[in-house]
Amino acid sequence: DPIAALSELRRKLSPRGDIVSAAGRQRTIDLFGAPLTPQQVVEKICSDVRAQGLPAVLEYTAKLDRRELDVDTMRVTAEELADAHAAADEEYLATIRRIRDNVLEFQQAILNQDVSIERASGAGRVVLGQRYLPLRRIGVCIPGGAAAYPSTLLMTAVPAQAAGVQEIAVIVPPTDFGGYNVDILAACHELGITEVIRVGGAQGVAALAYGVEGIPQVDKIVGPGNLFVALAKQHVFGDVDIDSIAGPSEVVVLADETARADFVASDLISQAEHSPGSGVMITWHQPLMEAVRAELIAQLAQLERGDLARTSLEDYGALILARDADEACRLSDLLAPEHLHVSTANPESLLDKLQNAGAIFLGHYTPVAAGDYVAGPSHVLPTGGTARFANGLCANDFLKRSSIIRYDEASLRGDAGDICRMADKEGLTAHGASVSVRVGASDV
Ligand code: HSO
Ligand code: ZN
Repeated sequence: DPIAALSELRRKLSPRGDIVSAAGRQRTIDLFGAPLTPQQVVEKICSDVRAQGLPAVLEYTAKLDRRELDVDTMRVTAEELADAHAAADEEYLATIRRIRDNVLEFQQAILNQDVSIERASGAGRVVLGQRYLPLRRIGVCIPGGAAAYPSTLLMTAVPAQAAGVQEIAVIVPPTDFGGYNVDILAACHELGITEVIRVGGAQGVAALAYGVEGIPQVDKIVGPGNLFVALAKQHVFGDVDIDSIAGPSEVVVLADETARADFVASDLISQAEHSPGSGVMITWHQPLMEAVRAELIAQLAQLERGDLARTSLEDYGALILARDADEACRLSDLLAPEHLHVSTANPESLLDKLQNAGAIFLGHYTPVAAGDYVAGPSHVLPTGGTARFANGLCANDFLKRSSIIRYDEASLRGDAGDICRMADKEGLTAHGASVSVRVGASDV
């Protein structure tokens, strides 16, 4: 039963799924001499950082990341950034620049524009508008646990730059895949990012959210991370804005008889290798099922991260046979995947039937990796079924808006009756008086 299978998969893949163990019990961590849930650990870290500032950040870094840092060594120096850049190979830097240009071009093209309209009111006019300004200062979390992800730096910081954000603070755990990784540091330098701080986890998020010595408070925190980063972002939301709570990477491939089994298998594996990651094929062409199954086995045997991807696919993978394209689209919408790859002869024709997906990849020659790395839309996308209502990160997420309202005497006279009637209904007579004092009680 495909619906039951997909619902079960969706439950397992929720962004906070790893809070609960396989046995269904809440996980606990013994960090302070007593078993605490991950939420309790994160609350403790956040409140300690809020109350004590930098010393708490450094203590947690020593305890959790096993790095003794101080206010100076936690900050990557301008010299370290420049050295990493100078040592990087020219092809890598050229790739970073090309990606940066692609992302900038796309993100600038989609930027919200200010709006101004006029409406007649009485004998006058009301001017109504909306103005966008960039956030002043943001924080970007770059993961550094299991692998180095310079692409995530590009896919978060460059949209912010496209929006015109002036201050970007990058936090990255003090690991070889993080704050000591030359590829990350070189990419930061290439993007003109000067504030790179070796701090990760909940303590890093809390530092950005509340501000501590050496890390001034930001307005918004974006970027993925492990469970502790995710829970900490959720915890500090309200004191600052956040993008979303990221869960494991996912792809659904919708495939017809024109899809090639080797292509489809490679797409499923490529998200599964994120480990955890999920790959689901939905097809209405029976022979493709067996061919993809065989390809998966063959390709997994060849790949460096084949074992990790195999485990992911065993836990979070599925090959599903639908009756037809319509049913396949309904099943995909039920899952609401982060990435949806429409691997059919005429993918555009299915777009109208698909409602829920963070990013949609059309055609046999658009692997998700193209979007992960170079295309232009951010690869920070809604996971865990949140594509039902949430959006991928983009430059507009770094804008705030103010509405703008202007009346003149004649237009205020025009709307005075309605304003005063509403004020009366609510018993807020001073509201009404602020109008009648301007236009005279007789006109109200
Ligand atoms: N597919 C990931 C992003 C990523 N892929 C980073 C490669 N590097 C987000 O869903
Ligand atoms: Zn990926």
